Amino acid sequence: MRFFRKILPVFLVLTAGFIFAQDPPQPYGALPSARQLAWHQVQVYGLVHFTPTTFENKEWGYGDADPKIFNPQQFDADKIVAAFKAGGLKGLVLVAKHHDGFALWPTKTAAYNISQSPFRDGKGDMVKEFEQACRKAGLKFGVYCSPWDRNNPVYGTQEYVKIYRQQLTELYTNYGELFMSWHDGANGGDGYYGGERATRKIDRSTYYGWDTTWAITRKLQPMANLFSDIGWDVRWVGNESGFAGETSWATFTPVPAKGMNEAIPGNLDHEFNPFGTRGGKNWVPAECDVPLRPGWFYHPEQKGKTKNPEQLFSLYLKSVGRGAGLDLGIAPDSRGLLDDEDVKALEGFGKLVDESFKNNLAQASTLRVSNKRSKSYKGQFLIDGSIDSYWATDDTVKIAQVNLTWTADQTFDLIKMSEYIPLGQRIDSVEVDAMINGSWTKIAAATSIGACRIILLNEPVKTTQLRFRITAPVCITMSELGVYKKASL
Ligand code: FUL
Repeated sequence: MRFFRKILPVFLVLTAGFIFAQDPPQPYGALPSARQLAWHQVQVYGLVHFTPTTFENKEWGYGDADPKIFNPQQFDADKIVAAFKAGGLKGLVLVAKHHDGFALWPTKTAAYNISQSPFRDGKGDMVKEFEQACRKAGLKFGVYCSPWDRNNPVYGTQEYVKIYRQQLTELYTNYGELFMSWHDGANGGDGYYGGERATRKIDRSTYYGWDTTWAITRKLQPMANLFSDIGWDVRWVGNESGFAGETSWATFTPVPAKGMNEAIPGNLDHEFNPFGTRGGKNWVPAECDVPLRPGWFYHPEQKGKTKNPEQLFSLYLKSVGRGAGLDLGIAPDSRGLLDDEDVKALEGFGKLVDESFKNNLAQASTLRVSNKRSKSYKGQFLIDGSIDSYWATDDTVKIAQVNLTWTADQTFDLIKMSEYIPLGQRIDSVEVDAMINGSWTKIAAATSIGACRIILLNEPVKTTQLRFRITAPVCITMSELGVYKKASL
């Protein structure tokens, strides 16, 4: 008996611990994969365009440029990556081959590649140099290999599809772990094609056999997120202006274009991409791509047209702040370096984001939640700075409140929230009220939250009390919640 009296409390504590630990909410709807969860963490990255097309001052090389013109005498991947880092970018996707067909690595699949250029006396591998610079600086690395190839003599035949798959295989094998494999949607048309100077049309929905092609990606690079305008891991947002819809669900069911067959990839209606689909079939968050200057390639006449830090910050709010990723097109000039004005813009942008979000005023508040599932899912997790812990309500509680109270007035104009997305996109909407002159006044409302939702208020709010009213079709889970004062340069 004495033995049982001794052992019982230990048993109860252990069982309680077990129950708490075993009591997570059931997942809801489509869920992100491990590779997508890692992608959500990157948030802002850059897309580098640099081929003979730069030296021709064009946007789309025809495929006939003499490889000898590719001679960037001051090329320095470390310097370019340092500018990315200062901008707060956490990844770099290199256009290893654009539509002109020139490969920036010494591919065995086609003669039209960097070994024919004077760069590093024909012994260079620019993909390797970028990759190593990224690894040193702690940035993730990815590749864009254009399916359309205006140089290749066999483009349009099945032989080219094999070549394209081999090119991907080389890129997937020799450059370490990739976080993205980016596939643009521009396809087929006029080009040099080995001197034929012809127009070659392909059926973009069937020609590349994407199922087979992307099986190679999955096998060789399981952490590489497939980007394309037809979705897969990450969907194109549907514009090249850098913003998602104000409501943008990470879940997505492709919508066939009017009169088109859903079964055929490529026949999709991009109008739906900015918004996603509430309760959609798959987890496919949006990527918002936009060049830093008007063009994807560097053009000297676009000097003075670099987006300034405030414009970039506003795009950040409309992409990352809407649960999407921001992919900034950044292009070296013919020296092989970034223009000073681009370097400064990136630095200013990095500073604005850093300084705006460094002080979460909610951390100094007394935080109360109207319901919690158990101690393991307490409200305090909302302000612990970690996306791995989360607040959760009981299974039956689908409407709940979070209240923040301060002992003195706080002034802020940014509100940031993150759901615990490993359990799905659960929240339908949030409304935020501030206590102003003794009464609750609605200051903000949002629908999709997902990985990150940021709301910039029209003007700063001063208050000692804030209330979040949250609604979901199932019990609520939320990782982080913050209020901030936007910085200015
Ligand atoms: C598009 C391409 O046609 C542009 O040249 C650029 O590479 C952009 C990022 O994707 O599909």
